[in-house]
Amino acid sequence: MQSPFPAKLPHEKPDRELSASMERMYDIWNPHEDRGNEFFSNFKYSPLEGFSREPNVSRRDPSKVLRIDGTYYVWYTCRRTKSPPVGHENATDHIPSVDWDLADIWYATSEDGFHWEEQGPAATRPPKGEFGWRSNCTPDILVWKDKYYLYHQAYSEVIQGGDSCPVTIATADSPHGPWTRLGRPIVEPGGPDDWDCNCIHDPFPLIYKGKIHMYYKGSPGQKRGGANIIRAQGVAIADHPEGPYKKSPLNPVLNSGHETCLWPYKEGIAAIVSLDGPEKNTVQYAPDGLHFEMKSLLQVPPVAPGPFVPDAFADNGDGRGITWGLCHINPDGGGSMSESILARFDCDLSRDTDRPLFKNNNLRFDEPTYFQRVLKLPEYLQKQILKEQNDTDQNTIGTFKEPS
Ligand code: AAL
Repeated sequence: MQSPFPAKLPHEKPDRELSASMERMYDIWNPHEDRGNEFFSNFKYSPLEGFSREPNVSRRDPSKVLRIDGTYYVWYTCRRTKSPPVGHENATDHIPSVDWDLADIWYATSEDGFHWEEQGPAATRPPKGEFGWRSNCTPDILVWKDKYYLYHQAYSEVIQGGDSCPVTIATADSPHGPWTRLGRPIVEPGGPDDWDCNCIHDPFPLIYKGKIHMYYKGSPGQKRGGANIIRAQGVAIADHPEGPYKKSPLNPVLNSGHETCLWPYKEGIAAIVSLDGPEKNTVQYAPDGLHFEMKSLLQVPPVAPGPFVPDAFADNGDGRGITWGLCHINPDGGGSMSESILARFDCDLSRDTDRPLFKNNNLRFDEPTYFQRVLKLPEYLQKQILKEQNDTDQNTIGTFKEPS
C-alpha cells in the first residue's frame, strides 16, 4: 500500500501510482500550478480616459497597440450613426444592421495606455458601390519594411446573419496616415465546403520565420450547428502584405476562439483563445506557430484583445510576451446589436515581469455580477424548469420506505 501523496508537491513526477488527474498535473500542467505557470495570468481591467461616451458612437475590436517614439497607437472599429443597430431587415444606407456595420477605422494615441487622445478616422470607407463601401472594421496593424499596413474586414453589402466578409489592407508611410486603400481583398473566404467558407475575420498579422503570418478567424457561417465547426482560427502566410497569401494546409490551427490575440513567445507563437469552442478561455502555445497546445485555463479573459506586443515584428526567435493591451466591453452585456466601449486589460504573460497578483486564481464575483442580465436565470426558463423538474425529479432513493 503506497503512502499518501505528499503535501509538498514533488517537482518531478514521482515514481508511484498516480490518478489520471495527477498524471496530468505533471504531463500537461506543472507542480507549481498557476503560480508557476508562465502561460497563466488573470486579468485586471481599467476604464480609459479620452473616448467620449455619446449615443450611437461605438468603439470595438482594437488592433495590437504599437509604441512609436514613446507614443502608443491603437486603431479600432468606430461606428458613428444617427441610430442604433436594427438588424439587416430594417437597415438602410444610414441605419446600421449590427454594431460594426457602417463603421470606419479610427485611431488614438496615448503616453501611458490609460489616457488616450482620439485622433480621428484612419481608413475610411469608399463611395457606395466600391469594394468595402458598407463597412470597414476589426483592424490590425503591421509594420513591414518601414511602411504601415492596416488590415481590416471589408463589407460591400449590409452585414447579415452570416457576417460574411474578406480581409483587405490600407497602406501608409506614417501611423498618422494618409492611408491608401488597396481596393481589393487580400485573403478571401474558402471554397463552398471549406471550414472558412463564410468569412475571414479578425486579421492578426505577425512577422514570423521571415514571412507575414496573418492569423484569422474563419467560420462556415450559415452552415453552423449540426456537424459543422462553429468558429476556428487559421493562418495565411505571405511574403508581402498585398499577398499572395497561402492558407496553411493545417488550418484550422486553433479549434476555438472568437477573436484572435497572438504574440511571439520564445521561438514560437502564443495565443489567448476566448469566448467560443471547447478550448475557450485558454492560453495556447505553438513552438512552430502552427501546432498549438493548451497551456493554461483562464477566467474572464479580455474580449477582442489588442495586446501591446513590442516584438510583434521582431522575428528574433526570442518572443518576450505581453503585459497589457486594449479590448472591448459591451456595457449592456453584449450581442451584435450592443454598443461597445474600449477598455484596458493588464496581465502577466511576460518573461520580463514578475507580478504575483496576476498569478492568483480562485476569482470570485459580487452579487450584482451573478444576477446581471447575462448570468441571471430568465423568468421564462425558471417557469419551464419548475414544470420539468416536477415531472422529472424523483425522490432521492433510500429516503423513503418502498410502498409494500
Ligand atoms: C467581432 C469580430 C469580428 C466580427 C464582429 C466584428 O468580435 O469577431 O469583427 O465580424 O465581431
